[in-house]
Amino acid sequence: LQAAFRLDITVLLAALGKSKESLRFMGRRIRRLAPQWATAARRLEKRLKKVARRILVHMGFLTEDVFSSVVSKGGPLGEMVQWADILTALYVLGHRVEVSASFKDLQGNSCPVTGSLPFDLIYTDYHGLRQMREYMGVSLKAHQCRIRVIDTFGTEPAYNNKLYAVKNGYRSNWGHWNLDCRQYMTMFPHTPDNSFMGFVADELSKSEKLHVSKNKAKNMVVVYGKDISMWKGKEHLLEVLRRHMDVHATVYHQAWSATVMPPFVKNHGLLSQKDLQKLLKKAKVFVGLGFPYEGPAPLEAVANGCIFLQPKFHPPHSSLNHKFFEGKPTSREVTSQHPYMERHIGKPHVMTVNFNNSQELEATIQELLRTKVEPYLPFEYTCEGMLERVHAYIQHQYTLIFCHPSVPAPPSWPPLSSLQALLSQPGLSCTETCRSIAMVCEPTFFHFINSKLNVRCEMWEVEANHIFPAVSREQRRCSLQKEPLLFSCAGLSARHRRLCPCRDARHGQVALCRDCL
Ligand code: U2F
Repeated sequence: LQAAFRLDITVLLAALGKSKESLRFMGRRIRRLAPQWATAARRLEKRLKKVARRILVHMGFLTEDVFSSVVSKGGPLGEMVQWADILTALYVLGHRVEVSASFKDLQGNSCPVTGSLPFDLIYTDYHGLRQMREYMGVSLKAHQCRIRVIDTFGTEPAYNNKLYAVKNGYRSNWGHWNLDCRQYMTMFPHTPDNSFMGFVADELSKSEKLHVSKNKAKNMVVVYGKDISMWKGKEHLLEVLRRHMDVHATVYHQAWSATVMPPFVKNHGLLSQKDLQKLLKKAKVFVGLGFPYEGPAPLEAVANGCIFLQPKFHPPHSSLNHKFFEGKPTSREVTSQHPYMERHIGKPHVMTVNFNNSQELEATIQELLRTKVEPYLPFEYTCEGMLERVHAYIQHQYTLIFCHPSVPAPPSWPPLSSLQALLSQPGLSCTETCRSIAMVCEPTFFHFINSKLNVRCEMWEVEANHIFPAVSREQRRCSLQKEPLLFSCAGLSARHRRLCPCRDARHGQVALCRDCL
């Protein structure tokens, strides 16, 4: 069945309902962005041929609904932003989408405990996955390949494989589901072991960009921190900022008045998304306080023509040294408040500095006051980019990769023509190694290169280890991977040179290779 693009979102809004504040927030976002989605769909109409799938979207984090009470108080909105966009993308692409935001919805007719599943795909999160196991028991296993887990910070293979994690010190609160790691879909392209779902930000037209550039206030900074707790201990930074700029904030009013805040900060109260975009269009700078990590707001700021000024973390934060990441199934090193902004966008839109070094901070502020930037949004965060990517995943990952993993033949997607195998330096991961030649580690190709190790070796071994395939430092011992679930772009070891499957990428769309569409 061919799927036609849908431009009218009325049916989606009705399916979402308004029973919770979090759902109303999502509804407002869907309505606000509807014209942008429609424009993107029109652009893609001729290019993408789609098969309609039956899709269940079960938002586990909404079932206990701790979020509704904080929607208007500065609590995390990032998850809601992303789910609103996932729902819209699936719906606009023409799939048959069913929405579930409670345990009751899940139990309804939609997910039978026995028998065949009435869905081709299920998008959920870690909470939802637990609920589904509780409810469906062992029959979940049979449908496992159809599940996609929306996972903000990512899950690395060493944490995902239960037996291996327990034996080798990679236990975590969330991991150990033994899924194919490409079934985890992240908010930013963190580790290529996972798929990249993303979300969208407003894309300005040429005339809007011009208008924004003309109407920027010269010396206005908006502080990134809608929760008052994020402002603790930042007095010195605020003092430095106020010497050069007018300081604005968007903190929930009641929380603000209960705390002694510097009188020079102009607080607007927590704004609607629409009003926040307006404020960002006026501001020159958006400044991070170190938390929240990797949220959507800095991308929105840059899309509205701000420069994002953020702290560098030295040493980087990770699950090994930081409370927030503790128990998360990844050892990824977070080098600044927002590594995606730092690495994928960078100067002049993003300036990442050591906030504890007064000289460096001062010099950077001087520099950014002199710098003029245009609103900028990477293609992968536009509606068109997200539709293109989600479409490609649904068409190609569906069953081919996950439901028939016993097929060892060369993968047909991404096409092998995009592969370039590379031996890493000792101590470097494949993620870094491929990045060093402007390519992307592609886990799908591990199978292929594992069977064709093109290196001279004195000794061979085959073992379940997330560092393999690899060769020892002195290149005497070659080690192949025994457990496909442990193929890992993220794995690294000082004693090994990893064999890495790199691939090319489309401009502005790292998730897809050049011939992937
Ligand atoms: C991240 O979640 P947050 O919600 O803290 O991320 P933010 O970047 O602060 O912003 C999320 C949205 O909140 C909106 C803004 C963003 O799209 O437009 N907003 C608003 O509507 N009004 C305002 O006055 C200010 C912002 C991340 F996404 C989560 O996954 C993490 O769990 C969380 C904790 O680190 O951080």
